[in-house]
Amino acid sequence: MFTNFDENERAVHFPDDRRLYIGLKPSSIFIIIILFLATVGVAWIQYLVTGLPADPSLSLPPTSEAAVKGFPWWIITSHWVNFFLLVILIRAGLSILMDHPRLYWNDGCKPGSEWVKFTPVKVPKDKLWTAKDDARYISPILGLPGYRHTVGTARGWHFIHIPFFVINGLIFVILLFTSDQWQRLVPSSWQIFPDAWSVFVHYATFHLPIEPDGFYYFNALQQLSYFGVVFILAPLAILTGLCMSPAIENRFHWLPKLFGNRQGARSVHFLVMLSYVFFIIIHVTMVIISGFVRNMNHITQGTDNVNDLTGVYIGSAIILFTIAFSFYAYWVSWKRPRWVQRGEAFINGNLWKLTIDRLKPSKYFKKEDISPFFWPNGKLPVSDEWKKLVENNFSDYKLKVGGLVENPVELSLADMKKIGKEQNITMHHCIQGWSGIAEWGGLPLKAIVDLVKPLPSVTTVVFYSFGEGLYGGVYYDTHTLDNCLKPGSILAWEMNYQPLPEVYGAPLRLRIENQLGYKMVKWIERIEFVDSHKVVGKGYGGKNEDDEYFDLIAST
Ligand SMILES: Nc1nc2c(c(=O)[nH]1)N[C@H]1C(S)=C(S)[C@@H](COP(=O)(O)O)O[C@H]1N2
Ligand SMILES: [Mo]
Repeated sequence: MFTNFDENERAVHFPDDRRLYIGLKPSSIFIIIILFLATVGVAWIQYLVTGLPADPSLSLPPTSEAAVKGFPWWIITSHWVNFFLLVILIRAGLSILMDHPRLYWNDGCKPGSEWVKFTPVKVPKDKLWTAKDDARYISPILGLPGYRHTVGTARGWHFIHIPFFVINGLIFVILLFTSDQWQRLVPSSWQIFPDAWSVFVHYATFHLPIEPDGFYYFNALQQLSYFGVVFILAPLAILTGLCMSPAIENRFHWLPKLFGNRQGARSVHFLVMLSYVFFIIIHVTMVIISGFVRNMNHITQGTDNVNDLTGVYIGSAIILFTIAFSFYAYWVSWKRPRWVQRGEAFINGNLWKLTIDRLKPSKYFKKEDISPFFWPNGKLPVSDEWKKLVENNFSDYKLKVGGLVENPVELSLADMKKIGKEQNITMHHCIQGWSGIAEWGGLPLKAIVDLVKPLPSVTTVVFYSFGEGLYGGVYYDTHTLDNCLKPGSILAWEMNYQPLPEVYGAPLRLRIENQLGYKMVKWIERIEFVDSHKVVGKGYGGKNEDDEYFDLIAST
């Protein structure tokens, strides 16, 4: 629908192999079984041995004594806004996930070391299998925008809505504590835990507990779940999201450590999403079976009316609006993808420009941290020029540096080695989700800048590759001069203390540590200093920015 892919796009977005697959490691399956037995299993044992526990809702005071009565407009509003945002965040998140459909607890992302994978593919060892080859198809019914390798637009949708998710949550929490409504959510005694367990035993053994009128009280399990969604899941989602940013990871290396490592944070981000989905399914089921009409009036009109269908109509209208918006978002994704790209640049570009874009990467990793595996990405150059250079082991290679500079130069690898060398062990963050730690050795970009002396109008540096982009045409990317001068920004000819292998970008590749992987041009042919990224290519700042709607600045 709406999508008329040409042959190239079809091969990328709508491949023949569209199988959906969920592969859990035996140890992951084991943990799920243990979790199930420790909850539902134990509940059944308790029920069979000692019978049903007393229902704690029986001891609630009469509603006339309830501390909190009803739902004010701001709970109603933030609830539905949150619903709308979660639908978009989850659907876009699924599209992002499928671009690297493997989750790990280790930073190296070696195939086979994942705890769950959403691809039936076993990475072939006898041929080059890039991270882009590994991306999977997802139906646009589930993912936004769906199909295969749509990570640029998917990130657009995800990131545009994050500030609203955060603001909505903050307003909710502030109003919660400046009113008496916090008493609804925040447990006031440890008794909540045994009580919630008793309620759980009822549900798990298919005995519906007494349903307190939610207008006044929640039952213990309900209160604990809502508390968890607001005060545990949402902060975890935000924190694990931040951990994945290259600019943040490079400055605050301790942050991802809270979750083991960056892939741990990514896995927890996924588990948070799963918990939200699980919560929504149970929440909606309970809303329906525990007095649908009345519940809908609570959360739409703020009334406790049992007979008035208005609440059902309002709720249905909001859900229909969300579905309609999803169709619209799908249309925009395929017909007006630049809107999403520009929207994201407007909201996030500006948000980060003054904050995390300024952070300077700090040294952290040690030799022992170097990953045993490093996903390759991109297409090896096919040009005769590059192949000839390979034949002579790059002894004829001359890096051309020009543009708006006082002193254009051409440098051989030997020339550069004479100027200087810096070595860094850093983590690479691909936009697709994988990471890897490696040592990189090469010439600091600062030395090149000092040598060529850019004119005062220069803001941007363009790196052109011998290789091509996904849809053909020269691969290139741009960086702000600022980022080129940050610690760790080098032209690398060495990887893990060896000459840079062909696959990883020989003779020369870029490392700019506070940015995502696609900005690290491999197989560099020449460098140009310019006064705007708009004068190059289609003007969006790089090959992926032009063709795949990636961000101009990639700090997140
Ligand atoms: N010339 C060129 N450089 C490129 C790419 C590419 O396709 N062509 N892919 C980029 C992407 S998306 C990533 S993640 C990194 C991958 O680097 P690696 O192969 O060393 O892992 O290279 C970047 N540099
Ligand atoms: Mo990437």
